[in-house]
Amino acid sequence: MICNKNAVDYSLYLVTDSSMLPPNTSLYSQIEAGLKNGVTVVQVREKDSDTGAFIDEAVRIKELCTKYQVPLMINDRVDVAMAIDADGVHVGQDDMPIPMVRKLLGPDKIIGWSVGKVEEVETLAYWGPEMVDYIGVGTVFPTETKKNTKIPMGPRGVARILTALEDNKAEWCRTVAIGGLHPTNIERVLYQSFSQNGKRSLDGIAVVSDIMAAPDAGAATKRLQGLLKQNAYHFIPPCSVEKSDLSLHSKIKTVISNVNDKAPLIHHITNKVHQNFGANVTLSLGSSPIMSEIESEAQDLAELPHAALLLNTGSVAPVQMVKTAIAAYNKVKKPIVFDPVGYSATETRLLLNNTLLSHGQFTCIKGNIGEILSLANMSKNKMKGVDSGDHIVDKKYLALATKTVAYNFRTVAVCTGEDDFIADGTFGGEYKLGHGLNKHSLDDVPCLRVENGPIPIMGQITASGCSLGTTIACFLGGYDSRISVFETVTAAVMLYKSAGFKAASLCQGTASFQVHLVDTLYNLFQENSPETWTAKVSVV
Ligand code: TPS
Repeated sequence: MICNKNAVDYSLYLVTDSSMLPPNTSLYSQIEAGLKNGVTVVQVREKDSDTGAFIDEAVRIKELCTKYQVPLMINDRVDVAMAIDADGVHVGQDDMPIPMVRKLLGPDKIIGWSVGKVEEVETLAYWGPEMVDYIGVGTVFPTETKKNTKIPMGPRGVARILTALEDNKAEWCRTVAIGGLHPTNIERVLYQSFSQNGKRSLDGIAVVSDIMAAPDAGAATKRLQGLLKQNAYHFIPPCSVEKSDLSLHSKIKTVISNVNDKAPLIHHITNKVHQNFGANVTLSLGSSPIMSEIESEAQDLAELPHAALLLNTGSVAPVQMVKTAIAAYNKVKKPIVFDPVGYSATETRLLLNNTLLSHGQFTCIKGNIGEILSLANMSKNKMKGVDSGDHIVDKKYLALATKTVAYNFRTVAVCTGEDDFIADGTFGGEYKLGHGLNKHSLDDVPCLRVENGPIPIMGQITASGCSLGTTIACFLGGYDSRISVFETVTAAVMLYKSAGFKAASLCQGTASFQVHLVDTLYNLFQENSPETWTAKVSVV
C-alpha cells in the first residue's frame, strides 16, 4: 500500500500488457520507463497468466511502483491484490460485483470500475462514496488491445458519462478515459469531454498500447505527459488578439483581403448536386476549388498553403476516405467545415454523421434548422428527408440549439434559416483536467443573429445551403490569427446573406437567381465594402 486513496493523481494511468512488448524490452523495463517519465498509476493486467506467475509479476511491479511512489492496481483478481497488498483493484462489468470487492478489500483500498453506460453511473451513485473510487470510461475508440469491447463511444459518449456523474451527484468519483487513445486524438478527447454543466472534465487518460508497445516507452510517456499539461488544444492556430477595438466591418475587410491575397484551396468532399455550384462559388470568392475523394492525396492537399476542407455528407464518399481527410486536416491544424446534411433523417445518416463527428475536431459545423435541432438533441419531431425545418420560428429556441451544438462539439456552429444564428463554443481551445473550467457553461457561449428578411427563392435552387458551407470554408482558408474564427465565420454568413438578398431583387426566376447569386458574391467580394451589405448582425 503506497497511497492515500483520496489524493491519487489519475492523470496518466498505465495498464500493462505483456503480449505486445517490442523487441529488446521487458514488461518491467517498459513499466519503469513509464514511471520514470510521468506515469501516475499502474494497473497490472494479465489475462492469460497462471496465479503463481501473476503474483510473481505483481510483486516485482509493486517494488517499481514503491520506488516511484505510484499506486499499484490489480486488474480483476481481488485475491492477488490482497495477497500482495496492492493499492486497489480494477474490475469490469462482468467481474466480481463491486459490493463484494469492497467487502473483501476494506474501506482504504481503491476500487475502479469499467463504465460505458449511464445506468452504470446511476448504480455507482446509488451505492455512494464507499464503493467506487474511480471509473475507466470507455471504450472511447476502437482498439486492438481488448477483445469484446463495446461499441466505441467517442468523446460525446464520454461527455454523457461525465454528465451522468454530475446529474447523480457522484462528485467523489474520479474518471479516466480508455480505449484507442494515442497522441493523435488525446488532446481532442480531453477538449471535447466535459459534463453538460461544464463543471467536470476527465481526471486523466488510461493507455495500454501507447506505452506498452512503444519501442521507446519513456519517450512515449513524455509525449503523453506533454499533451496532458498543455491545457489547450489548438486545432487551428489560436487567435492572437484577445480583444480588439476594430469594428466588425474593418475586420471583415481584413478577412476578405486575406482570402484575396492567399487564394485558399478549398477541398470539397461534397454531394454530387453541389459540386459544380460549389466550385463556381469558390472561384467567385478568389479561391480554388478541388473536388477530391482520393484517400491517398488527402494529407498532401491538407498540407498545401491555405487549404481548408468542406465536408458535406449529402451523398457520401467512402467513409474511410472521409476519416482520413478529417485526420489529415486536424493533423496540420487546417480548418474543416462540416455540413451534416440530413443529420438524422435515416438511421444510416445518423450513424455516419455521428461516426464522423467522433472522428475529428471541426472548426465550424453548419446546418439548417432541422439539422441543428437534431444535433442539439432538441428536435421535437424527427426530421424527414433533408427538410430544412424553416417552419420553426421560435428564435430563442434556435439560438439555444445553435449554442448547444457549438458547446457540445466545441466548435463555431451556424444554423441557417430566415435568420442565421452563429455561436462560438470553442473557449479558445482551453481544457483542464478534473473539475472543468470556470465560466465554461452553455450560458458563456456567445451567439449572433444575422438578419436580412425572408429570401424564399434561396430555398428554390439546389445547393444554396451547401454553398454557404463553401463560403465559410473559403473565408477560413484565408484565416489570419488576428481575427477569430467566430468573426471570420460571421463575415462569411453576412456576405452570403447579403448576396442572396441582392440576387433575389435582380433575378427573373430561379435559374437566373443562381446566376445572380454567383455574380453578386463575386461583386461584393471584389468591392469589399461590408458597410454596404444589407445583412444585419445582432447579439442574442
Ligand atoms: C482503468 N479496458 C477498456 S479498453 C481497454 C481496457 C483494458 C484496452 C485499451 O487499450 N479502464 C481501466 N482499466 C481497464 N482495464 C479497463 C478500463 C478495461 P489501448 O490503450 O491499447 O487501446
